Amino acid sequence: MLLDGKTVLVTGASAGIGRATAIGAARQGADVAINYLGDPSGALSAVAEIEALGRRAIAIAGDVADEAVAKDFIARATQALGKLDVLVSNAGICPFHSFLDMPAELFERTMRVNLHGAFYMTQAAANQMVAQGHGGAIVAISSISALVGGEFQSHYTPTKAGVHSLMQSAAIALGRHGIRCNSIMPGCVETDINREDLSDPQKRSYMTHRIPLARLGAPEDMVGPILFLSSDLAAYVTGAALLVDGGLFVNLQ
Ligand code: RM4
Repeated sequence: MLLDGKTVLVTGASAGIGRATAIGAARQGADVAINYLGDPSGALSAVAEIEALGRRAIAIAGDVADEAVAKDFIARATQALGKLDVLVSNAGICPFHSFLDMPAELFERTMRVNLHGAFYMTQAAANQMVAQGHGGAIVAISSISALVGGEFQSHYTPTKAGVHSLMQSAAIALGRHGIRCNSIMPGCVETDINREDLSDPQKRSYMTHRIPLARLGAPEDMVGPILFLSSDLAAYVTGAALLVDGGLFVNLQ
């Protein structure tokens, strides 16, 4: 059991990569706290699945773009589960939009959810870990889009580059406290944030044919790498990034 006796907090965990990670962490022995926004059904069903595995779980609503939400989530989750060992900062949006006519409010919202939210959650979790005095692990879901662009993602790709850079700087600031900070860089993984985009047969075919493993990613494909970086198997890994993209990034021709 990779995470036996650990507590794992996951943001944006009512669906997709976050939900798969929360359940995967429970399968590896962790108690789990789930942050979500909006419809509670996905979060509550994840809690039920985790409890059926014999682990404790709590779902707490909150918009990660709001700094107060991070402090509230970390405090309530830690109180409910007794401690904080791992934060997986996953919450993110990608409302595809052309660049020249992108509304400022769409740019701002994407920045505040993806980058500000990751910063606030990382800072709040780190302060709790430092107060506990026994280290911890922070895994941020960056993206292949930290490394390359997207015509309809000019608001989104800078946030993912920023999330990775945040992990690099936090790794330096927190290493002395035994807290490791690393990024996961998913490729094209089908979730709620890109389901509409991938409903275009031409886009879906283009992306799939660019991937050497010949299939789009699934949220479950991200769980192993995330839990590895969360676990003591990665005891000497910090400030690093792990591409989990089926080979998409390297495939020029
Ligand atoms: C990823 C990558 C994928 C896209 C998602 C939303 O970083 O760009 O192709 O579907 O974001």
